[in-house]
Amino acid sequence: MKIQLLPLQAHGDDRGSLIALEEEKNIPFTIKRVYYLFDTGQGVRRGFHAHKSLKQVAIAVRGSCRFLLDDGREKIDLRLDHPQQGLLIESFVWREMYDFSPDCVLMVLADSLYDESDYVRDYPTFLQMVEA
Ligand code: T46
Repeated sequence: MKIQLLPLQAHGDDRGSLIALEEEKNIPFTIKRVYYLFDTGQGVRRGFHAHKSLKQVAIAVRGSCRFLLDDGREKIDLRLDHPQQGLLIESFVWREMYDFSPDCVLMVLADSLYDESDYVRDYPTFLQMVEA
């Protein structure tokens, strides 16, 4: 599956911690867009789509949430719960995000500007595309 957990090095001292995100360094692409999800209601499930070409890195900078990831062959369920964990998700991976803690801030870095035509929002269509 085209996903990878990226360990993000923190620069810590007795004042606290700092993580720098740099394109083509610890983020493996040119960063074109940053967005973040917050105030997600209890029990809400989001996502339900794959991307045709978008690459993204998701980081729970505060709190936690779970990802269900599916490439049409296998499914992986994982939890993001630390700002030092980045989740790289490449193209044609169906994702659902759920179990958000009330304080969760999920920040996402993307390699392209927002483009609705890059989304595959219908699961049977997604399966047909990955099988083709
Ligand atoms: C993804 C997961 C992790 C914009 O106008 N610009 C943007 O850059 C984005 C990301 C969204 N929007 C609009 C489109 C919708 O009207 O914001 C609304 C909510 O977006 P969406 O329903 O796609 O949100 P999620 O949480 O289902 O998915 C988002 C990203 O869209 C997606 O690429 O991988 O977070």
